[in-house]
Amino acid sequence: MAPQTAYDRAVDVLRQNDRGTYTVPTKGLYPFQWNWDSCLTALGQRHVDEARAWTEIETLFAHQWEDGMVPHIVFHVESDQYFPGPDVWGTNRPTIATSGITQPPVAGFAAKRIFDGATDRGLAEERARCLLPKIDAWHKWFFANRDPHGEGLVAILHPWESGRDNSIDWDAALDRVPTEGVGEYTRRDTQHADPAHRPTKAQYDRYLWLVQRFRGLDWDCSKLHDASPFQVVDPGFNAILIRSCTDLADLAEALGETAIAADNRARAKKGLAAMEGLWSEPHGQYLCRDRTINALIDSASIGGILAAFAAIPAERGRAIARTIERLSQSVTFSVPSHDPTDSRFDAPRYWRGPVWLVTNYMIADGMAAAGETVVAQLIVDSSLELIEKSGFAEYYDPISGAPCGGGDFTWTAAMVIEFLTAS
Ligand code: 9WN
Repeated sequence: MAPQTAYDRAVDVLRQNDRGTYTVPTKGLYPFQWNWDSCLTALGQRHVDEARAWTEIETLFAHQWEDGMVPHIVFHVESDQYFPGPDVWGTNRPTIATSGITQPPVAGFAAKRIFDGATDRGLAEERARCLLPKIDAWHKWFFANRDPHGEGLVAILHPWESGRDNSIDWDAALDRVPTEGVGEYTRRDTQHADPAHRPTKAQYDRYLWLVQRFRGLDWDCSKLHDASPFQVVDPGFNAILIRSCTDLADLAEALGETAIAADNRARAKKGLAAMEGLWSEPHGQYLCRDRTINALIDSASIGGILAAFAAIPAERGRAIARTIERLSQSVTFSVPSHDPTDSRFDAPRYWRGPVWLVTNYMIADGMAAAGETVVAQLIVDSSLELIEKSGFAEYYDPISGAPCGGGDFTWTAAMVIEFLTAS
């Protein structure tokens, strides 16, 4: 029998993790539906089954809260394999339990990309038309609840919202989060994955304190921002939101929904202008801002590189390309989630050094749009070399290329399908 191609192996991973109307990120470690995982997974699924791709996003949005928030986890089934489960979140949802925080809003971007490439135009129009007002409501929710002073940029209130859970970006802000009253708990992640590849207990204590704080406010999203000791403006997260606003505006125009288009264009325009305040000339990338002390955070992470996913000014895109080239001198595989020349860099530990194919995908997209095709290709090549060497891992050590975290990982497979089918 001929050996399976990378494409076929990736499709197999998607199938293994498919639960009918949603896909788990990986077996064991993550047994539920995650927000940005699902939207990025749909990009891979569209090459196999367009209807199934739309369903992936629709299932997520079926659990959107009444105020517009789209939760970061939907607990479709009972499982004691993951901590913290629904009892810890205590969000009291009417049917299926969800977490109470959100995640990077890639849905607008994903919906437009699936729509644009769809071969079944009738299906795409019907499904996109239903999703459009829901995604718009989520975008509106962000600016209403996470940008109370109308700066144009939104804050995350919990490291898990960033999707880059234990990034060095959060260290100082997280240090100010207390741990009193958190109590005893048993982590499950360290039973599925090497503890040296995962966040520390000190970080988990603070993650849980924040969950308890928000639960104490009955998950009233209008109160959480001001009540949170952790408020960080992440350039990567905001770039994703800005890109999704622009893409949703394009989609709305194509569907004749001019009001939704105008609102999202205005959000993107304001956000892009405000992003300039996060630029760091010495680092050649954007930085996070700690909103509680109104100061930039001196941490050269992938968040400020991911910013190239939005339509940033041309000179910023060029500078980021040079930064990626510089980072690539210190590693074998690009793009590391933190600058390897920083003493805090930790090659196998989650978001403190490893390469992730989802961030690679979005950065490569931004680099290609900026005309930096050589850098874009370097990132695609690194990604495909990693899966040939180490399989469809959750993330990879950027120096050794060793697989880290969970195996047979859904979004890694989805990104590989995207890389292999790009024209
Ligand atoms: C918490 C599912 C998720 C990703 C995140 C990644 C990790 C969860 C965890 O796994 O976070 O949301 O328990 O570690 O950091 O980006 O969405 O793949």
